Formats: sequence, structure tokens, C-alpha cells
Amino acid sequence: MQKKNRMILALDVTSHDEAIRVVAAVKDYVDAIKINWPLILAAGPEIITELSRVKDVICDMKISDIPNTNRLIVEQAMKRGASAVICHGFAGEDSVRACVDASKGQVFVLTEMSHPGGKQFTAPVADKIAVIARSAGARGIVAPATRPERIAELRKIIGSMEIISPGVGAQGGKASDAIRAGADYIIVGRAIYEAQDPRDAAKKLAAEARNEI
Ligand code: 3DU
Repeated sequence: MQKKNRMILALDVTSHDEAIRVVAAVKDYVDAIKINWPLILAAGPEIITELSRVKDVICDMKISDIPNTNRLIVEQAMKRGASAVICHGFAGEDSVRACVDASKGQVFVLTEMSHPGGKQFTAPVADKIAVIARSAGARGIVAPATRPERIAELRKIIGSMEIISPGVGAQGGKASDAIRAGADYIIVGRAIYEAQDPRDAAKKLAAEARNEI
């Protein structure tokens, strides 16, 4: 993943054609495409391969099972062309390690989630999960743009590992705040694909993430 725009598109649309339309419009302004269950269930897992021909694809399946099942899921995603996957850390270090092994290290581990409910259970254990991500050899963590101060705190735990940060736009976070707090990339969905002009919205957000406005 090239660190050019410092932005990852969260492509949570539920039609194959719409997904392709949005990607064509914004591909110059994003460094990777993150897909989640809505699009995988709507368009089928072949969408991973199709999108991987355009950009790096991060499969955000929020994997959180026993190590063997995690391994099987990650192997299928990588076989179809995913560049990285996202897993939960609460299932324990062995479960995270299974994802790391199956993806050759291309795993981002969720720490504190960005929505209000993320404060209930994920916030109190987020620091411990960041330690697990580091010791399991993950590529990075997912940390909330809605609470930039938490990005800064989690950065101290993980050192130079990557931070990808959702919560910009529709959830109220700001691209520049997240990057300033230490995020490597922001993750943006609705503020781009629901915009009147997705290309223009992506262009402005990428400029903000690159610290140009
Ligand atoms: O709020 P948006 O529409 O910009 O989408 C955010 C994306 O990031 C979406 O795919 C969601 O599943 C994912 N995500 C979070 O929003 C918050 C997290 O803590 C982790 C992932």
C-alpha cells in the first residue's frame, strides 16, 4: 500500500456496480480499499479479486474466532487477492497470531472502536490488545479517529507499527486531527460514497489527510 493519499476507502455499498462506480471515481485519491461484510455478501467474494486489480484490498471481516477458524478465513481472503485483513484482538493472542501467520503478517488488529459503544468494552482493554498486536507480529492496529487522543496513546504502545483510523466524517472525526494524533491512514466510507460528488469529497479529504489544507 503506497502512502500517498493517507486515505483508505471503506466501500460499504451493497451492489457490485455501485462499488465499481465509486472506485472508478475516487481511485486517484485513496491508497487502498477496505471491504466489509455488506459488500462481500452483496457482490460475492469474487469482488475481492476484482478490486485487487485496481488497488490493495483490506478485508475487514473483523475476524474473532478460535485460531484454526481464523486461519481458514484468512487463507481464503488472501487466496482471493486480499492484501491485508482486520481481526479482533479480544479472542486472544493465539487467535491473532493465527491471522498473522496465515497472512504473512498482513493483519490490522482492532483496538478501541470508534462508535459510542466502543467505550463500553473495547476502550478498557484497548491498550492490552495493542500489546497483543505488537507481540503477535501484526502489521498495525485500527484506532478511532473519533478520539484522536486515544490514537496518540496507542501509538506509544505500538511504536512504528501502522495505525489505520476510521470514524472520519459520518461518525464525527476529522481527518487532520487523526493524522496529527499519529494515524498513518484515515479510513472513510459514507463521507465519500454518499457525497453528491464522491471524487470531489475524496480529493478534499485526501488533501486534508496529507496536511495540504
Ligand atoms: O463511518 P464510515 O461510513 O466512514 O465507515 C467506517 C468504516 O470503518 C466501516 O466500514 C466500519 O465497519 C469500519 N470501522 C469503524 O467504523 C470503526 C471501527 O472501530 C472499526 C471499523
